[in-house]
This record gives sequence, C-alpha cells and structure tokens, in this order.
Amino acid sequence: MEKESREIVLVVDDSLLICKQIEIALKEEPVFLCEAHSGQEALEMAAQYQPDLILLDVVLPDTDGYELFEQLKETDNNDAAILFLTSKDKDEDVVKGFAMGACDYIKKPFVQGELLSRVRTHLQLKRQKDELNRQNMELRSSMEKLNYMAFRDGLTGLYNRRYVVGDLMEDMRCCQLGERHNVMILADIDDFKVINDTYGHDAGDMALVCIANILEGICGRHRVVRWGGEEFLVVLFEVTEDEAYGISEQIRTEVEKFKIFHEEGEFSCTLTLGLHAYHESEGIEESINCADRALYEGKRNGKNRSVWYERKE
Ligand code: GH3
Ligand code: MG
Repeated sequence: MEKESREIVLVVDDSLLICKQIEIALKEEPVFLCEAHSGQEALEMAAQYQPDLILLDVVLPDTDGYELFEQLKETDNNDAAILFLTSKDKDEDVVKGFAMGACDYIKKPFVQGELLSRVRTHLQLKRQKDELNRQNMELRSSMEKLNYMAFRDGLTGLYNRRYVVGDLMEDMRCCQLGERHNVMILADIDDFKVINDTYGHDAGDMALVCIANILEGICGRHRVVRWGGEEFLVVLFEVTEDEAYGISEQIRTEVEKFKIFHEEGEFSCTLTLGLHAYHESEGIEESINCADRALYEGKRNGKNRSVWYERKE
C-alpha cells in the first residue's frame, strides 16, 4: 500500500556501487526506489512502474544513455522527470543532455546532499506540473460541457434557439441544393394547455420529451430545435418538396399514434406543422416567419395537419 502512494524513482546504472550510493543519498526521502542495470531492463521497469523521476547513466553495457533517453521519452506515459547522472563531464556532454530535454545533469562523483536536493526539487516540479495538467483537463472538460449545454434545451436535449442564431446558417451553407431545398417546418402541439390542465404539468413535460424523441428518430441527419414552449423547428437539408411533406406527415402520424402514460391513464397529442422552402434571399428569420404563417393556417383549418406556406400576392 505504502509503495503505491509514494513517488517512484528509477535508477538506471550498471554500477551496483553507484546504485548503493544513490540509495543512501535518498534513504530519508519518502520515495519508492527501483533499479535497472541495463537499457533493456530500464525500458521494462519504466513500463512496469511508470516512475516519476529517472536518474539515467549515459554509459551502459547494452546501449548509449542518450539513445535510451529518447526511447524512455517515447514509451513514458507519466511524463517522468529524467536527470542524467554520469561521469561524462565535458561541457558539450552537459549541453547535449539539456538539449535533448533532460531536466538536469549531475556529474559523478556526486555529492549526496546535492543529489538529494535536486531530486527533491524535480519531484516537486513534477507534482506541480501534474496538478496543472489535471486542472487543465478539468477546465477543458467543463468548457466542452458548457459549450454543449449552451446550445441545448435542458428538458428535451434538443438544440435550442441559440443554435439557430449561431451555427444553423453554416450547416445550411454546406448543402449542395440543385433541385432540392432546405425546408423549415414549424411544429406546434395542439391544445397543449388542455393537456397541462387535464393531466398536470409533469405529464406535459413528459409529452414534450416523447415528441422530441420521435422527432429526432425520424429526422436523423436533419436538425430538430426546441423553438419555444411547445413549438419545434425542424430544418430539413437538401430535400425535395415531396420528401419534406412526407417527413412532416410521418412526424404528424407517429406523434398522433404515440401513447403517453401517466398516473391516471394515457393520452396522446397531435401536432400542426407549417412548411416553407428556405430561399437564401429571405434569410432565416423571414423563412421561419413563413413557416409560422403556414402553421397558423393549419391551426385555423382544424389542426393536426401539415400545411405549406403559400405566398399571398
Ligand atoms: P394551440 O392548439 O392553439 O397551439 O393551443 P395550445 O393550448 O397548445 O397553445 P397555448 O399557447 O394556449 O398554450 C401553450 C401551453 O404550453 C401553455 C404553456 O403553459 C404550455 N407550456 C409551454 N412550455 C411548457 C413546458 O415546458 N412544459 C409544460 N408542461 N407546458 C408548457
Ligand atoms: Mg400549441
């Protein structure tokens, strides 16, 4: 148990004497120390223990420490602090070590107190770096969630109005239209006030969620937006007028057939839907207004129907 909570230091040195000296230097430190005496062993132990800090000799029996440094960096998921600890003491060796990305370069023979201080400092820096990374990830994930929620309706999970003002235009622009259109459908639940008054607000909420699910199930690659209280905006991309009307009628009939169960029994809802083929010249707001006028016509003529907008000259 104790081993798991301690930071792990991997010593890579073929000299057992040096390993012993390091062990003595770090004996008061609350770290778990492990030793590797060759390059191969170092790679295996690094993979197994995921050390926080590695003390790396440059001259090893089976490999060059600089090469091993690169291999350790590639395989290390824990972003260990790597310190060279070596008898190669020329200035260019030191410069090379730092240029490769080592955290420190300690020359042998080393002073025990100095080694201890450097190890302590680099472990502390590593802890601070890990904590910053953790906070950064937390922040990123919160921002992604916030960004998602800003464009979603809390009750149904559908897009909300902000999506229409923001990204809808961009999504529509990607369509290759030709004979096809982007079609706006505004769908409103019929006599929803009566449903709330009869079965209660919670049953009304449940109806909204069920209808949202039906809409999403049918609309697939298209967009479904909770436009207002009991109003949904469906944007169909690249469809013929026949296809658009077919989808609208499918939505209408599936909602009509769907039974919503609540404490005192079951009920169903109907929708009236207004359709309008979007034209670039008129803009999104005007296009939705046209769908709204068609919806109004549908309500006036008896509800539970799909109605195309007809321009009155
Ligand atoms: P019409 O057929 O003409 O559309 O009549 P209606 O009753 O559906 O329309 P009206 O505008 O008179 O009433 C809409 C109702 O929808 C009133 C409002 O309380 C209810 N409503 C709006 N948002 C919500 C919601 O989030 N949950 C619930 N349960 N009810 C809501
Ligand atoms: Mg209504």
